[in-house]
Amino acid sequence: MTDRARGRPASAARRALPWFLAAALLATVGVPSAAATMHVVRVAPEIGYGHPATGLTITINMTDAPGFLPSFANVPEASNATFDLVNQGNFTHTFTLSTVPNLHLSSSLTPNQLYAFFAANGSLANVSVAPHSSGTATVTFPASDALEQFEFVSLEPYQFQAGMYGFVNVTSTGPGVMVQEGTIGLPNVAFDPDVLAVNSTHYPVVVNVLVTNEGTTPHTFTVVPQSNVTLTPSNFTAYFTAHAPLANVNVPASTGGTVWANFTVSAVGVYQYLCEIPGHFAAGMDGLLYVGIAPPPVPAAPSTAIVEVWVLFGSAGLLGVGAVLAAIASFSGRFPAPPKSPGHGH
Ligand SMILES: [Cu+2]
Repeated sequence: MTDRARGRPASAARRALPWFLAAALLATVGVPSAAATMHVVRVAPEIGYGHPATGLTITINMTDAPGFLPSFANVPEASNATFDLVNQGNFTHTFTLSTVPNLHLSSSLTPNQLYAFFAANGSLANVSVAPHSSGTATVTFPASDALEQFEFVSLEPYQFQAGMYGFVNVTSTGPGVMVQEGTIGLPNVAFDPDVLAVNSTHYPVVVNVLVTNEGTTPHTFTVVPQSNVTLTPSNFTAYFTAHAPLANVNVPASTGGTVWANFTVSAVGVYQYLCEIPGHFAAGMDGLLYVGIAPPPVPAAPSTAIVEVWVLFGSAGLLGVGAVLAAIASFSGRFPAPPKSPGHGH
């Protein structure tokens, strides 16, 4: 064998090698990018609620101020709420609950106009309570009432006009926010989801967020009080010194530990929330609460394929080029150029 003949197969492999390397490299770029798309899926669930789903009893006192005390109640969707009505005064009062969601009755209505409104629209409850006695109203709030608000009034003449009214806020059974931690702690802390939505058409709106710790590290759920303000890990401490948070709760440092953040949002906007524990925000522990604004659309579900299709085609193409070059090289090696001087053998 000549040196030339021995060199040829090595040369073919060497010529094809860069193409195989390029194909392998393209594949390794493609796999992580395909995997990364699985982590950018955003969900925007509605907000959780702060009461048991069944057997909810709410005591509402009636006074001669005249007024309801308290003048608001939070009730979860898809629940029965029992209102215990305690008349503490010397006058008769009614608890009359509107059927029309998100409607504030004008206090300029006359008693007759108020009667006419309830005559036309009906009521979810209408209980008259004599002085120093009590009554009960049980109302079912279906899931379709989630995040809606219903007004209750006293129909006794001029009590509503003097301020005897209140509101039932129907909250959602959404799961709220989970606090996630990786096994190695800090680099993996995150809120899940990092996008929340309150689909309210009525302000102010009461927002109740259940925050659950999936790990064992202390966290806070802290909401920026101004809409469309985006804080950074380097300025949030100074910002909160100047602006009290809308909500700021400590999440219990135990797996499954929960805390409610109950706060009132007065206007449409996007409100950032973050964890104040040093280092956590910088590690990515923040999110956005969309109130009355549709959150960004959820991207289409990512492919579950490990490698994206174009990567497979690209790799196959490069491998093909490599194979063709290798074949040409070995093919040409099999037919060496004819010897310059014929017929000399030993
Ligand atoms: Cu944290």
